[in-house]
Amino acid sequence: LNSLDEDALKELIATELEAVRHRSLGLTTDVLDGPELTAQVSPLMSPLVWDLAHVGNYEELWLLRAAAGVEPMRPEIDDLYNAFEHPRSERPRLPLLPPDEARDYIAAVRAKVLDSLGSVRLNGSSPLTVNGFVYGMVVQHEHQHDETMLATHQLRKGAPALLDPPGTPPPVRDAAPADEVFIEAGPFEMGTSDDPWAYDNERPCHIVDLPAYYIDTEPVTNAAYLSFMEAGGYDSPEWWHPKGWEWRCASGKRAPAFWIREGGQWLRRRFGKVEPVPMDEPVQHVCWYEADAYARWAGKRLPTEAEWEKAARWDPDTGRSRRYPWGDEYEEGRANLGQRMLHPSPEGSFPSGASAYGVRRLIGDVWEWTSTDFRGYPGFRSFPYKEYSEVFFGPDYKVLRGGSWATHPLAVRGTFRNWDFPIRRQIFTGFRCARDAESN
Ligand code: AVJ
Ligand code: FE
Repeated sequence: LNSLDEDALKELIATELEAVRHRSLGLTTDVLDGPELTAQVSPLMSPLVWDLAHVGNYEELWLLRAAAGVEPMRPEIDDLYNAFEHPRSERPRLPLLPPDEARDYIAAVRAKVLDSLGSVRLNGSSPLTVNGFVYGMVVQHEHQHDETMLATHQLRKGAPALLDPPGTPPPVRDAAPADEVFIEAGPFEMGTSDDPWAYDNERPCHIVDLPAYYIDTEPVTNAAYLSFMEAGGYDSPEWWHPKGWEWRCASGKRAPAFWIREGGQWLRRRFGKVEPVPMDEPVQHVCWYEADAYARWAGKRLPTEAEWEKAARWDPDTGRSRRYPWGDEYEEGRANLGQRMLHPSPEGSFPSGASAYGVRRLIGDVWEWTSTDFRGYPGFRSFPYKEYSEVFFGPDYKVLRGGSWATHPLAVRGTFRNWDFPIRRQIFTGFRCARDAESN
C-alpha cells in the first residue's frame, strides 16, 4: 500500500469496497426474507438488518462527512446505528430502516463515496486519508461486521441461508504431528508503526523482552478437548479460574457451544445442519474460561499476547518481525481465511503458513484466546476515535489473535488485535497452549 500511487490506491479501494459489499449482501438481503433480517436470534447479536444499515452509516460518517466533507444524507438515523447508544439486545425494538430501505440507503452512500473518491487526496498530509487509511478502516469495519453476521447465521435455528462460498482451497496436509516448539529468551518487535491500515491499538512498534517459553505448533483439536471433557474437566474445580468455575456452575455448560450429545456420540450443529464433531479440527466456540481450564488440565497455560505475537512474527535470523507468519505479503493458500471453507481446517493443514519458528495456523482457522487483558501499548494514541479501541481497555476484555476461517484477509495480520468478554462463545474462537521453559 505504501508503494501504490494515488490512482492505483483509489482503484484498489473501489475494488475492495465492492468486494466487501458483495459479501454483506450475500449474508443478508440476497439470501433471507424480511422477517428473518429483522428478527433477533440471540440477545448477544443485532438483527442482521441493523448490521447492514450500520456499516452504511459508518461509511457515511467517515468517507462522506469526514473524508470528503459531504453534507449528511440522513442525520436523523445516526443515533439508531450508533453502537454506543443502544446495546445489541435492544436493537430489534428500534425504529430501524426496513430491509429494502436499508439496502437502498447503503447503496446511495456507496454511490456518493465512489463519486467523491476522485477529489479526495490520499498522498497528502492528512493522517485520516494518507495511504487511504480511513478507506481501509471502513473496508475492515464492514468485513468485521460480516464475520459478526456469520456468527448470527450460526446461531439461527432455522434452515441455513445459502452462504455462497467462493471456493474451497485444496486440503494440503503435512504428516508432521502436532508438537510444541521452544522459543528462546530475548527481545522482539511487537506491534507496528508503519503498517498503513493498522488500527491505533496495533501501534506503536515497541520492543518486548520475553523469557524462554514453549508454544504449541497447532491449535487444540476437538479430540484433545474431548479428552479433557472425558477426564471430568467440567466437574473439577481445580482446573478452573475462580470466575471460570462460577461461570461453569451458573451456566451449567459441559461442552463447547453447538455440541449435542446423541446416541453415545458427539454431534455439532453448524449453520443449521447436525453432523459428527470433526475430531481433527480445532475446537471452536469455547469461552476464555474453558480454554484456561483445559490448559491447566494439560499442564500448560494460555500464551500471553506477546508470546503469541513473537511466535507468529519474529524472525530470529533477520532480527525483525514479519507482517504474517510466512513473510510480509499476504498470499492465498497459506491460511484458512475469508469464509471459503466455512469451517476450520483439520490439523496439519496449511504447512506453508508456518512461522519462522515452525508454528502453524496462527493466522486463520480459529481466533485464539490469549491470557492478556486488552490495553494500549506503551505510547498508545487513540486514532481516529476513542470508541474503536480505547473505551474497551481494562480488565474486562481478553485479547484474541490471528483471525478465523470467517475473517477476511484484509481484516487480520500478525499485529491485529481482537477482544471480547471471557464468557463469550458465539465467536469463531479456539486456542493453543504454551508453558514456561524452566517448568519443563
Ligand atoms: C474488534 C470485533 C471487537 O465487533 O465489537 C465493529 C469491531 N468495532 N464496529 C466489535 C467493531 C466497531 C469490534 N471487534
Ligand atoms: Fe461497527
